Amino acid sequence: MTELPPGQRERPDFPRFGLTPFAERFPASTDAPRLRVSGDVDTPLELDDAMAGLERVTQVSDFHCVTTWTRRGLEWSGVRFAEFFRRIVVPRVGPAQDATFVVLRAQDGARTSLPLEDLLADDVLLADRLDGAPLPIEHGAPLRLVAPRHYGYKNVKHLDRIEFWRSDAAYRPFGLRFMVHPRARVALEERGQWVPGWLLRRLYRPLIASTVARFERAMAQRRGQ
Ligand SMILES: Nc1nc2c(c(=O)[nH]1)N[C@H]1C(S)=C(S)[C@@H](COP(=O)(O)O)O[C@H]1N2
Ligand SMILES: [Mo]
Repeated sequence: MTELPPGQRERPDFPRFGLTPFAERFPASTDAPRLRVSGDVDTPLELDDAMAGLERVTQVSDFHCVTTWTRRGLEWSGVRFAEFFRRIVVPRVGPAQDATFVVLRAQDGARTSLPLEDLLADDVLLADRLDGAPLPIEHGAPLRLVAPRHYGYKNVKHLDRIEFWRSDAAYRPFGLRFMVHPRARVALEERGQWVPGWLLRRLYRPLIASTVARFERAMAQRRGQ
């Protein structure tokens, strides 16, 4: 098996996870992968099914949370972001040539950004299935981004809006600025900004257990309703 990236430790399970404010938030609708595409574009578009007509692919990849846990060997199914971009976004939405700052927004209010170039990598998917079953709510139903070379916080669950912008000036990341890196590449340990990765490891690691418990509790409560 390949080595784990710097500072990561394997977990036997795949917990529901995120920044704590999102533990109690859930998507309003999970019946179809609806997606709105807008920004510095010719024609904003609302798709009822973001994957319609696109080639489906399956990919096995590891998932790395910035707090240092890694879950190996997840089997995702969906469409490549690059395929979605070239077959739907370019011809039907028409982003400006230099609109390469991409914002991804979720039904629970979560958001993130990535450079277009990173999203066009071969292993970046819009996924609606995990390990042979429809994506469960825990892991992002009805649609999530899968970008295995970027930390978990770039892998937006419950994805419902994608924006292509010329500038990052109007974008406000969620949470504290030092926790957000514009690219968050796992191999380079780009966990955050200004604070080195090895230090963030130590700050985050003690928070994993209580975060997992909080997300689990909220999910159990929702199931019980
Ligand atoms: N919509 C949404 N996407 C999100 C989050 C979230 O809270 N809400 N948390 C992020 C973080 S920090 C991680 S590690 C992964 C966790 O994915 P999982 O819950 O499928 O394990 O989702 C990411 N995407
Ligand atoms: Mo994370």
